[in-house]
Amino acid sequence: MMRLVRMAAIAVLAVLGASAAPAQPMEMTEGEVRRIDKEQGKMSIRHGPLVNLDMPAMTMVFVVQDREALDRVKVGDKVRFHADKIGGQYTVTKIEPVP
Ligand SMILES: [Cu+2]
Repeated sequence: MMRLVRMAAIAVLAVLGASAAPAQPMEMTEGEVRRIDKEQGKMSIRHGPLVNLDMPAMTMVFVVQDREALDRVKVGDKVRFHADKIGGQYTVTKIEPVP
């Protein structure tokens, strides 16, 4: 009987562990475009905390994955964006101006 209870407990823990895996929604972070380098495909953004990258607010340069995004925003624009570390480089994967 004890053995059965223990096995049941382990099964429950296994299920809980599986469901605790993060769903990873794409969090968007507020920022402001400080500089755009179309040749290099990079952008400097003053950004709020990037939770998924465990990074506090700062101003830094990002690689921009979608080069066309460099034409959709301009210096001084308030933006919402998502960044990931891709190939060792902090990369903007999604960005949109805040109206
Ligand atoms: Cu940063």
